[in-house]
Amino acid sequence: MNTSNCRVSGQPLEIAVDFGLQPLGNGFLQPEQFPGEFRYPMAVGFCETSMMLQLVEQPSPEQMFHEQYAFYSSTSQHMQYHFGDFARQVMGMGVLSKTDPFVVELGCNDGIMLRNFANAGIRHLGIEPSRNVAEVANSHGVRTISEFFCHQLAMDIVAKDGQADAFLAANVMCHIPTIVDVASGISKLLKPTGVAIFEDPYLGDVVEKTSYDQIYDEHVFLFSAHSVQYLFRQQGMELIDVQAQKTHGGSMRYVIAHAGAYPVKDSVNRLLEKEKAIGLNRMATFRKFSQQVEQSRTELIKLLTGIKAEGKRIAGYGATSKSTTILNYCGIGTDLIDYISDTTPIKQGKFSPGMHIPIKPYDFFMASPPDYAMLFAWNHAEEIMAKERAFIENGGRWIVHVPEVRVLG
Ligand code: DWN
Repeated sequence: MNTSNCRVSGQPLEIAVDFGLQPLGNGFLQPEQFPGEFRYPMAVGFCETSMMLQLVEQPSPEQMFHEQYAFYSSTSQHMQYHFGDFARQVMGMGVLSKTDPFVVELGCNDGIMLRNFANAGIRHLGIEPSRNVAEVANSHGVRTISEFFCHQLAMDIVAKDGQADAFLAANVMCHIPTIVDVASGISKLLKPTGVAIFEDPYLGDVVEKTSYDQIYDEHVFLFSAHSVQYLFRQQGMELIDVQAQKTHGGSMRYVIAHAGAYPVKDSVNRLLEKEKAIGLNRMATFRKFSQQVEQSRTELIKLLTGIKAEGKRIAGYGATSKSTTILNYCGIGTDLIDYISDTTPIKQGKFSPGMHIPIKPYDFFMASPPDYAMLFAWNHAEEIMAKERAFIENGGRWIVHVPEVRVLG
């Protein structure tokens, strides 16, 4: 889907960063699929009206989310705790009806969050377009349908299950190009006292840390409080609270309600002021960001090339979607990185999208540790560093690129 206009305001987009041709972020593949591998021109543009940073072109949802989707949320122990806390927060906020509450989650993946509601006996519905992960959710007792959410589906759910007390989404809303239709569906799905709570990687963190790897095919938007407020105001809803999260290298949890249903917390105005101060509502900020991205690329290539010239072995740690942007934007292949270790069975034995670096199981990393490991799953650094003490003790070193390119350990 290609657009030169903002998907929210309809105004022209100004290109902020051009990443050149990119493959699918999660398009892990076999050698027989290398010829003719899908690529698309990846660039992000900014709209000063909606204040949305967004992909100019995005592959179709069906190309990205399907029965072979490679990302299972429950691969991280920390994320399991995180979603347990998220669920408990929703149960404790006083928005769920005393009798027969109903909770809907968009993009419930393998049921990592909704299973907490299922276990508490709360009526729920997961909506997950990737059939393989939806099946895992169902097998855990999480009632899940494999569909793309839209206004019409919201109306169908209301007709069948009634309106919802809470609509939840984590790392999902920023994936959906038809966000206006989704926001409209949310406004119809929620009871007058209902709340929508969703979290996504936060634009402020991406700009501050130059974590440009958060930009890939699946992330059509990177939100701020300004852009979320603009989007939901069009639907008669308002942003009533924001809560910063550590997950995914810096995320923001947004709480939305029908206008006037609840007071707006101070946190909202504080964040809006902060965003104005750092310029998240202005194009000029993204022109500068583009230069930071280029500089980060130059420094990373220099570091990896220097290490390789010393005859050292470098492996990647975590075949993340994010790594697809780094590898392809920086042109890093097997000349610099021997393999990437990943714990996800569906990725193992395949090759990284675009640059075709072999993906190896974690056992391989243990048996054949490199001299340096490039931490592509930098957002899980705390969890990974804690379990990889032996790697450092045995002389291994980490390469990170966020918030700046450097070697650790
Ligand atoms: O929004 C999205 C986020 C939530 O998840 C999706 N569009 C796709 C995906 O993005 P990602 O692939 O960048 O997410 P992660 O969570 O950074 O991926 C971590 C990867 O690293 C997984 O493939 C699992 C792997 N891993 C590992 O090999 N050892 C992870 C940990 C914690 C580990 O110890």
